[in-house]
Amino acid sequence: MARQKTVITCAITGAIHTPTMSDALPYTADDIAAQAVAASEAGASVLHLHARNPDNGAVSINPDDFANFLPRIKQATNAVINISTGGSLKNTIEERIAPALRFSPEMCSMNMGSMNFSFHPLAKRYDSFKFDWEKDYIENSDTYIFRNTFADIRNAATQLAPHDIKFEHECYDVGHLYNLKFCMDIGLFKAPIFIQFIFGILGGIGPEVDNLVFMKRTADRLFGDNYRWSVLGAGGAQMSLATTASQMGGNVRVGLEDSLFISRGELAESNAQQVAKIRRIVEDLGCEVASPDEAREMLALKG
Ligand code: KMH
Ligand code: ZN
Repeated sequence: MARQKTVITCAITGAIHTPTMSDALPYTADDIAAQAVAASEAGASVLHLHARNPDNGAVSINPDDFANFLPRIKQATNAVINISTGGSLKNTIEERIAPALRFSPEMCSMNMGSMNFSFHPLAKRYDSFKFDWEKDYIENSDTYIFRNTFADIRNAATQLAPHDIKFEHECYDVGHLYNLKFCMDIGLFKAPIFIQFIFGILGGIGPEVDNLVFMKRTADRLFGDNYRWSVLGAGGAQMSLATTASQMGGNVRVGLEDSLFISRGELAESNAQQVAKIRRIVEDLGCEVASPDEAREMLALKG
């Protein structure tokens, strides 16, 4: 059987990092659009997009903020648009799905379980960013809960169903795969599904290769041929886990949402720089990178 091409997703800005951590993190509509277009030109066939408040860089789930960059990206690229429904830890599921409901993209994220959500393993890398993360995560635990109950998932799935959007099922631990199977069994999601295995968020599974093999094996058992998969390693695990995933026949996600670095201790200049790096690695190791139209076919998107 011919080897599958590798779909590169680029997650442009996210909700975790702050502009104080890196000058490269885009937060105005102009910068989000420009970096998304450059990432697509560098080889990303899927663009995973969050919006930001253009004044202070805080995460925004206001559809109007998405409206300020989406048409520019669509006009300049053929990339698949994937709109986040993650929002921030403060938003309700109704607020979080509003942008996807308004723009009906080809893809949107769907987070598959509630969890403590902390980025301490990533934050430790910012020597200049002095803050007592450990203490804060414990003292303010209630503010670090990422809520994705079964009712939230059902509400999001049923409201989004008429739009025929392919979900990027964000699975931060093995239990989330079982949540996903349960949701499929009760008819919330149809095969073929697309799973993003996420490693390295504190509250989820750690970024070890053993865990990637375990997640993949579990998904094989639960979903058989009915799924496609990709890997997101947060922080320092980004490039190494993406490389391993592509060698295992999976797809990869990079971008400043997931790591601000290009190599150990060196901040990335842009999203495109990370895309170019993983593309070079994937191709050097004998794989081909999928174009947007090939990604549409591989992931069974509405197109
Ligand atoms: N920030 C990533 C760890 C979402 O946008 O829905 C997961 C994510 C969630 O991308
Ligand atoms: Zn995201």
